[in-house]
Amino acid sequence: MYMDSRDEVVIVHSSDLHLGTDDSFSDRDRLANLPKVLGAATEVKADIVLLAGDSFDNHRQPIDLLERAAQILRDYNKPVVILPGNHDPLTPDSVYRRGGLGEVSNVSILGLNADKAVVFPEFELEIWGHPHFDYTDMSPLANPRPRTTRWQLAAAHGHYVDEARDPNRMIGSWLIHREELLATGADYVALGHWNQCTPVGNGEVNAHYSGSPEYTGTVNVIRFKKDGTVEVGKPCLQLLNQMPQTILTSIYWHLPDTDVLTLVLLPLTVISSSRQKQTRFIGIDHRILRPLPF
Ligand SMILES: [Mn+2]
Repeated sequence: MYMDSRDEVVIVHSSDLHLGTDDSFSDRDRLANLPKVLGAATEVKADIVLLAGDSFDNHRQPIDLLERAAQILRDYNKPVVILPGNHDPLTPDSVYRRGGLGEVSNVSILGLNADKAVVFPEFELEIWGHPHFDYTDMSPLANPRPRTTRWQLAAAHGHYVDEARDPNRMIGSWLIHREELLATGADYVALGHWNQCTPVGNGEVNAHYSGSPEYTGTVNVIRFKKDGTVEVGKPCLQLLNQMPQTILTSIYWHLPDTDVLTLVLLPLTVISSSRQKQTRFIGIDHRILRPLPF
């Protein structure tokens, strides 16, 4: 019988946590995004958490940070599926091969302690994806896996392009094409690599980027319903431990443009143009915002 008495299977999809980013200008915990995402998953009673790539920013992480990440995942104690991305590929020195991350019993790392797919018989669900093994180009969504379960979820870390293929045009690496989304036939395609949260494709397949929780303040929550339908929601992490930089972003976009705000926020816009500089932006915001009348 399908799903016994359960009405739905709930997946939390996130990506691009970039744990371990060098925050030299801040005393922020380098693992802060991990408990936030897992906390959101607990809040929505997720059955499975899927991290679609770039969970870690780079492999130059101290062993104690990796051990702490492994402990956070172990303490979470529910299934987590990790797809290695272009920032955290399965190279010989990969973060996933150190600190015990590959030996956490509730964590499946595609390409490491799981093969090409993870099957959850209790949910009649299969999650498949092609991990990044190194820094070279690959096709994140090529060779779709035939469906073997009631529900199927495909995960991919790369750059979606909507245009038809043009062999004469070079447009970057790790490309995902529209026809590849369709060819999966999956109930949901969980994408990573972009910081923004957005659906892609023409709607024939449920394909979404979750975006980086640091920037979006959200995770994607996918509900595979008993009646066969799929719902995709984006509860805000604001309700679940809001991050101050997200508040500032909201203020920036929603307040009317005044001379004062332009003066204050224009430099912030400029220096937030790269990830590393974004850290300074986060560090500055409280001091600058405090004198303003909000
Ligand atoms: Mn990436």
